[in-house]
Amino acid sequence: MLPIHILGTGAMACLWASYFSEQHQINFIRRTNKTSKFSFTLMPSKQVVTGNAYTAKSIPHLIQHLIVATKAFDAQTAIQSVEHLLSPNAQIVLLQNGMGSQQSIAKQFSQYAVYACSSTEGAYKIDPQTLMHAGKGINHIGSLSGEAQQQKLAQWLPSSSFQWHEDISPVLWRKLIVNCAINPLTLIYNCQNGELIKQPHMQQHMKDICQELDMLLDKMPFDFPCAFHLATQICQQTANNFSSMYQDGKHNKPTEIDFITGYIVKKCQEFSLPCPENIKLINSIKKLNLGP
Ligand code: KPL
Repeated sequence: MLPIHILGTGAMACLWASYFSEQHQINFIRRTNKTSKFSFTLMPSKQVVTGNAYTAKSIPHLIQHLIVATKAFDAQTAIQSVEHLLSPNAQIVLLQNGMGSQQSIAKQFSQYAVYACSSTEGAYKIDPQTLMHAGKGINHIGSLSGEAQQQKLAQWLPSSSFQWHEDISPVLWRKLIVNCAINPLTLIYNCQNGELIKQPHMQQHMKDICQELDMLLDKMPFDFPCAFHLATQICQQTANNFSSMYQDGKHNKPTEIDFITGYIVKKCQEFSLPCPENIKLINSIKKLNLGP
């Protein structure tokens, strides 16, 4: 039984806990803690998953296996809060959306095995103690530091739970492009993913955003189909989903816009590419004044 530590108790944190619950000991790390255990029910299987609950200050042992399942804007601070507890051979899996947070964490913690995961798993919280595993997907994982290797990861993460990529960068970029084209628009238009390609004015807005993404992709070493094609495919496949940014907005939580569209705007500026549509998107989302 290995102790697995998970930063966060959101949907992804709980889904990952369920991968281990039969074999390993789960330790959730939360900002504040009222109880010594955290349990939830996984639906539709009704499996009850239980782990120890700690704050960064109350963890009694060193951390060897760490899953960072916080939002992108919280991830670096969350790891820093347990930095003094990381064992020299610690392995860290980052589950964040967008781009930027994983790279700066990998830089700061380069002596450890740091992995990035881009997940197509579908899960959401029905209430704080109930997780719906809505769609079986794939956890695409690759290395972000020299120490991170497939064999090391397979020693603790069940091999049925992930697909290894020798180069994770194209996977992260593809998801970033799709998130840029879909997520902010679903919050602005207050709609499910599929609606964006049904309503002509929304579809046109998505095309305008995608045109700027394509100009950036032209400068990158990837061989992707055009951004609008990628986004349309995902809108069709996830037509009834509410995007993660829509859900953040509806719960009045801060969004990951700085790590999604914000990252793209920064990249466009590095290449002196104009991106007025994406800048407008950031402004529209920031005007919503979400979060604490
Ligand atoms: O990844 C997503 C998200 O909501 O963040 C998409 C692909 C848009 C699916 O909803």
